[in-house]
Amino acid sequence: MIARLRLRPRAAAVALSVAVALAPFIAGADEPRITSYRNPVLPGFHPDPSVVRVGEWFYLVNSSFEMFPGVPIHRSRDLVHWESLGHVLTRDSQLPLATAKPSGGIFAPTIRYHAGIYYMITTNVSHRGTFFVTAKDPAGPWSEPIWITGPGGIDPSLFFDDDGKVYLTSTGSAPGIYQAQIDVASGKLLTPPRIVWKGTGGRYPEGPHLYKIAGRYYLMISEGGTEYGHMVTLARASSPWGPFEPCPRNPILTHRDTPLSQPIQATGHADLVEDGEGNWWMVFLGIRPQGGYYWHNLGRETFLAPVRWDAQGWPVVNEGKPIALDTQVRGLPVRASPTAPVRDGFDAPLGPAWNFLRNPVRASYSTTERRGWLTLHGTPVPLDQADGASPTFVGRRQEHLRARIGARIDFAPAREGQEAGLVLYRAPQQRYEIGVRGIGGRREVFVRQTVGKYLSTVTASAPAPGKDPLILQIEAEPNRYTFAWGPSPERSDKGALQPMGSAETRLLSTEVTGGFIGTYVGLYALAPSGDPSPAPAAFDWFDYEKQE
Ligand code: 6LW
Repeated sequence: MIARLRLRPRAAAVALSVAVALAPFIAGADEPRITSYRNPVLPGFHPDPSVVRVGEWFYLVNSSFEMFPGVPIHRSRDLVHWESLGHVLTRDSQLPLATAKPSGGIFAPTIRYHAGIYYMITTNVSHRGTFFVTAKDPAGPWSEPIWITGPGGIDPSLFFDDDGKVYLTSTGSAPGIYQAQIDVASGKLLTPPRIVWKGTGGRYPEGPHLYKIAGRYYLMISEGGTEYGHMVTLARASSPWGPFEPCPRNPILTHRDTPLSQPIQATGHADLVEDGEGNWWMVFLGIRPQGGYYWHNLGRETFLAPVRWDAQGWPVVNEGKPIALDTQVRGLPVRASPTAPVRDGFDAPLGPAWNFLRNPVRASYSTTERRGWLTLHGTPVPLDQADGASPTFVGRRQEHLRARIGARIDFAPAREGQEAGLVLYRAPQQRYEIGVRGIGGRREVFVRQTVGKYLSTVTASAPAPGKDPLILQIEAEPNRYTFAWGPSPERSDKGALQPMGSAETRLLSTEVTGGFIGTYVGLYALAPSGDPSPAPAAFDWFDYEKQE
């Protein structure tokens, strides 16, 4: 910078010494910067990202479907390192999920900030439709829902114009992007919703966001569906109502024509953010197919790409190149965020990594009943129940293709049908358990693979006499899960464990199961109906160790 100024030598020397003296006080002046980063920036099930910057913090939300709590929220100061802030929807009154079937519930959210208030708008497709909640602090608490009666559809977004008007942009009941002016105090629409753009002809124009950038209104949407034909398209206008002129380079992002050797596919559903230094970035969802074929089991993940504006005022995403796993770019000063510990020792209430299926039965979970342990009370609600009552299940996302997952379980089933253990859960009828159960008056460890409506079988079992705590373990690799168990030394020690066979990750992939979530790994418990005294299952610890 100084070298480019034409100053007389003395003035230059003074300027230089002032700059050097001030350097520590200028944010980022002498700090290491992001020079490369690895995608996905939020691995595992984190679809439909939306991002906003407020001061030096970025806040990012994702859709969450039938999982509770809903809408995970992360924060970051460099767009690469993200830290969980928990969830936006944490109360049953904000997130009624009893009627949510798999991949029902909460669809794509948008997060925005205006005049000291954060807004998160989304759709509960299983209960009343579109609503928004507000907060003064993105870590919460967030308000009760303000429900919107209007265009129906999904993927709502808010845009606060500088003249004080606020616009709701979303999909509608017929294909196209609908818009209405909205009063955010009441949630009432001030104008009838009307179609402002239909996209470029791809199926399912959706996921819209309206922005005002350098005096123009930009409408960015997705088309082509959330699968391999996914794309991001954009149009602009001089009024928020259009007419919208499509970008001559649409789609501005897609991997629909890249071969499978390109490790990231299905890129779409994007949001834009300016980083406070004048540079722009896009967050979007993508998937990582495995096994050299079209299947992926971790769900849709959150990716990041740099954006530049060309001389005509159109965005260029990642210099027009496909998104790679590693990106070299000059980013913001590095602000690492705390990394989650491998072991949850259950010494405190369950943290934000943990999710339930639909609205949980609180009495089924306790970290205080036996201090330092998570106690689960099984009920007759099975894991394959698709809506209504919630099974005793608490899980976290499988975020890495390679990971070691383990738990120490204290469980002495007294009756046939009592069982508890670890489950890889993808859908009611797509899941793998390694569990402990009572059968024929004895205790055994077993692996059950459920891979469709009509196919569920125990693929391995071993007697586990006595009542001592046991170790259950799953090793995740890109193409398979490998199960093992053992009597309980204090910690999981791979060498000492007995193998219990393997299962294909492919059969838990979206291409097999359908739906919008990703794979979870959870702890569960079951009791037969009418059981007068179901044995509690207590977990001493749970390990999730990424191995990549
Ligand atoms: C979401 C839609 C989409 O609402 O999938 O990828 C739907 N895009 O925009 C569910 O995530």
